[in-house]
Amino acid sequence: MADDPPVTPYDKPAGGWDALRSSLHALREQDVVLKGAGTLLRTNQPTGFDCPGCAWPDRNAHSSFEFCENGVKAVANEATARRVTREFFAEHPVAWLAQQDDHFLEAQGRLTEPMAYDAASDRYVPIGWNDAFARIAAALHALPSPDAAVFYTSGRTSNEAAFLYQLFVREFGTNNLPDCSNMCHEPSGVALTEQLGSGKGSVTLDDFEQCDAIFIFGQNPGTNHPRMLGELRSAAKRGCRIVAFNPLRERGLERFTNPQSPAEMFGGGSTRIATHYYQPRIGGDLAVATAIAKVVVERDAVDHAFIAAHVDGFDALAASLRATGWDALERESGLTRKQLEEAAQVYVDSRATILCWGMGITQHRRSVATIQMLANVLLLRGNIGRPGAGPCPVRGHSNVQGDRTMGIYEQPSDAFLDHLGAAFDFAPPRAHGFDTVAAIEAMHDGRAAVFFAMGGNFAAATPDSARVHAALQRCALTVQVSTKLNRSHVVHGRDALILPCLGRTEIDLQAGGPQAVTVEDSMSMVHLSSGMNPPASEHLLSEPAIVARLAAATLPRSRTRWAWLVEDYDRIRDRIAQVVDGFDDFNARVRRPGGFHLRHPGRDRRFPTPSGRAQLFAHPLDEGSMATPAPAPFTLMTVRAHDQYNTTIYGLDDRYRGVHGLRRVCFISPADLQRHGLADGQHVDITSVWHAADGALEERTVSDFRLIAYDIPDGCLASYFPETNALVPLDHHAERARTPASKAIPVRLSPRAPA
Ligand SMILES: Nc1nc2c(c(=O)[nH]1)N[C@H]1C(S)=C(S)[C@@H](COP(=O)(O)OP(=O)(O)OC[C@H]3O[C@@H](n4cnc5c(=O)[nH]c(N)nc54)[C@H](O)[C@@H]3O)O[C@H]1N2
Ligand SMILES: Nc1nc2c(c(=O)[nH]1)N[C@H]1C(S)=C(S)[C@@H](COP(=O)(O)OP(=O)(O)OC[C@H]3O[C@@H](n4cnc5c(=O)[nH]c(N)nc54)[C@H](O)[C@@H]3O)O[C@H]1N2
Ligand SMILES: [Mo]
Repeated sequence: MADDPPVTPYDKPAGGWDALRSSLHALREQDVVLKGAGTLLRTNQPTGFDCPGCAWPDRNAHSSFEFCENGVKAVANEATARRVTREFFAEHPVAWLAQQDDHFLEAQGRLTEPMAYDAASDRYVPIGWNDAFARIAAALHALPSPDAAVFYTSGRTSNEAAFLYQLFVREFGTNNLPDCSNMCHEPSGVALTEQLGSGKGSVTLDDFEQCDAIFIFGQNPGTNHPRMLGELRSAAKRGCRIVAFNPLRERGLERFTNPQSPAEMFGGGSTRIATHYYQPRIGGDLAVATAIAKVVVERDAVDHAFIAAHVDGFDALAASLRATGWDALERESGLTRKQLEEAAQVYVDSRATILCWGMGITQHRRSVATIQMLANVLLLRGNIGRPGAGPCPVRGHSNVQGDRTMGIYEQPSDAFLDHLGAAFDFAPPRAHGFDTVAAIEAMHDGRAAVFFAMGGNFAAATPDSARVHAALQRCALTVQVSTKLNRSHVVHGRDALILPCLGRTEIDLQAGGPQAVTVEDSMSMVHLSSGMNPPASEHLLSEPAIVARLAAATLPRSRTRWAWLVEDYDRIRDRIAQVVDGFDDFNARVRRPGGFHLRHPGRDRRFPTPSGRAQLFAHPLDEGSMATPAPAPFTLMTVRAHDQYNTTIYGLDDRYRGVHGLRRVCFISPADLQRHGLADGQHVDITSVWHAADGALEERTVSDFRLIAYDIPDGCLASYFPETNALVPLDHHAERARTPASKAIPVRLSPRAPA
C-alpha cells in the first residue's frame, strides 16, 4: 500500500500544456519524433490519412492542423520504430508471453511477418503467406458447415477491406459476422432504426454551430474524443448551454484549454464547458430522460405541428409519462426533482438541441429503452430535421460506422443480400449469423471451431474473460489479422496464425500503384485516407489483399475476380457503388475535397420506418431493477483511462482523474468507504454476483485493486476496462441489442489481508 504512487486531484483544465507534453512523450517513447511530426501534419488532411483514433469528424476545410493528444498517441503507436521479429518469438514461449500484461505486449512494437503456432515448442514460428492461406482454407473446408466459422471485425477496417471481407464470408456461406459494434453502439442502432428509420446520428458539425443546447450523456470526450472539446469550446463561447450527465465529474467536460489557441495557452486561460453538470447514479439515465420528457409534456412545450405531421405514439407516451411519479424518478436517477426540472428547463428554453451519448448509455441492460427515451425527448420538440438539432451517438472506432454500411452485420437485410448476390452472381446465405455474445457461446459449446479476426482484440475486449478464453482455446484454428501483439495472440486455438497487416499511416502499394482507402465518420462523412509512411516491414499485406488472397485460396469456384479487384481499389469502390445505397458515383464523389455526406433521411424529416413516420415509445421504469442483489451492494462501471485505446494500453496514467502509474484501481465515494469499514488506498478483491438463468448464484473475482476515494455517487464504483472484463457475466447484456452491460456490474468488495 505504501508503495502506491499518490493520487492527486487534477484541477487544471483539460488540454493545455499537459496535453502537448504528453503527446511529445508518446512520440519520444516510440522513437518517432521526427517522422511522427511529419506524419501528424497529414492526419485528417484532405490528402493525408484518417486518424486511427476515434470516429469524431474533422474540420479540415477550416483549420490546417487539428491537434489531438490521443490522436497523437494512436498515430505514434502505429508509426513506432519498434518491431516484433521472428527472433522475439523464438526467444519467448507463448506460455511466457501469456503472463505479460497488455501494456507489455503493445510496447513490443509492430508485427513484421506471418507466424504460425507450433505446439511442440509452444512458440510462434514463421510461415509463408501462401502456406498460411492454405492452412486457413483447409480448416474452413474441414468444418461440418460454413456456420461453424466466425469472422469478427474491429472498427478500424477500411470500407474497401470490409466490403471484400463480408463478400468473402457470404460467398463462403455464412452471416457469422460479429463486430466490435456489438459491444459498443449496437443499442443506438437498434433503438434509432425502429424509431427514426435510420440507426445513425443525424447531426453534422455545422449543427454544433447552430444549437442552443448540447446535452451529453455517459460520454467522456476529454479522453475519448478530444477533438469534440474544440466544438464544445466554440459552442460554450457563443453562449450555448452544455448539460452533462455523468456519475463522475470528468475534467474534459468541465474546463478546457485549447492547445491550438495561443491566447489561451500563453494567457493561462481556459473555457468552461458544461454550464450544468449532474451526477446521476449508474444506470439512472432512463429516469433522467423520462423526467425531461415528462416536463415537456406536462408544460405542453410540445411541437404539436411536427408530431401531427411526422410522429406516431404521442398519446400512449404522454399517458405513461403522466403516470410516472417524481418519487420513482428521483430514486431511479439519483437526482433531485429540482435538478431534473432545472435540466428540463434548459431543454425547454432551447430552440435547437443536440443530444450526444456514449458508452455510459449503451452498455446497460435497458440501453435500447434509454436511447428511445432520449429520442422521444428530441421528437417531442421537433428537434430533428432542423438546423442545430438532432441525435448524436458518438461512435468509437474510426470506421466502425462505415463497416456496418459495408455489410459487416450478422443480421443483413434481404435487400442488401439481393444486391450483393446480383452484383457477384451467387446466392448469399439468408439465415442470420452470430453476434459477439452468440459467437462466444457457439465456440464454447463446440458449434463453431474456426475463429478469424479482422483486427481488434477479441480475447480482451469481450466480457466474461475466463469463458471467452476457454471458448477460443477450444477452436481448431484462430487467426488474427493484426498490427500489434495482443492478448488474442496468446489465448488461441489448437492451431493459430498471426497475419500482420499495413496500418492506416502506411503506403499501400498494389499492382495499380499506391492505393487510398475510404472511411465513414460518426457524422456520416465518407472520405479518402492514404498513408505516407513506408510499411513497418516488407512482409506486410494490406487488409484488402489479405481478404482477396484468402478468398482465392478458399473459394476455387468463386466468380469474383479477387486478385483483379485489389490491384486498384477504384475497382472495389465501383462494386460498392453497385451494392450499397448512397454510394453512386463513389470514386468521383469521394475525391472531392472533404469527401461526401451520406444524408440522414431525418434531416429532411423523412422517417423510413414501416409506417413512414417516426415513433414515440413509452418505456416504464422498472423500479428497483438497479438495486443490486443482496450480496452485491455496489454497481461497477468499467471505463477507459486516458492512456489507453480500448485494450491497447499506451501507459499507466489517467491524468484527468489524478491517477499515475497504476491501472488496478477502484473509485469509490468517501461515504461508502466509511459505511463499509474501508479506507482510501486499501487494496481489495472485486467479486461480481450474478443470478444465472438457471437460478444458480455465480461469482467472478478479480484481485488486488486499490480503492480511491472519489467524487462518485454512493453505491457506484468505477474501474478500468479490460482488467475488469472477467467480472461481466456473458448473459448480462442489453435487452434486444445484446451489448454486454459492462457499465452496470453488481459487485461486492473484499479487503485483502495486509501484505
Ligand atoms: N483515447 C481513446 N479514444 C477512444 C477510445 C479509447 O479507448 N481511448 N475508445 C474508442 C471507442 S471504441 C469508443 S466506443 C469511445 C468510447 O468513449 P466513451 O463513450 O466516452 O467511453 P467510456 O470511457 O467507456 O466512458 C463512458 C463515460 O460514461 C460514464 N458513465 C458510465 N456509466 C454511466 C451511466 O450509467 N450514466 C451516465 N450518464 N454516464 C455513465 C463514465 O463515467 C464515462 O465518463 O471512444 C473511442 N475513442
Ligand atoms: N468492460 C468493457 N468492455 C468493453 C468496453 C467497455 O467499455 N468496458 N468497450 C467495448 C467497445 S466500445 C469496443 S469498440 C470493444 C473494442 O474491441 P476491439 O475493437 O476488438 O479491440 P481494440 O482494443 O480496439 O483492438 C486493438 C487491436 O487491434 C489491432 N489493430 C490496430 N490497428 C489495426 C489495423 O489497422 N488493422 C488491423 N487488422 N488490426 C489493427 C491491434 O493488434 C490491437 O492490438 O471493446 C468493448 N469492450
Ligand atoms: Mo467502441
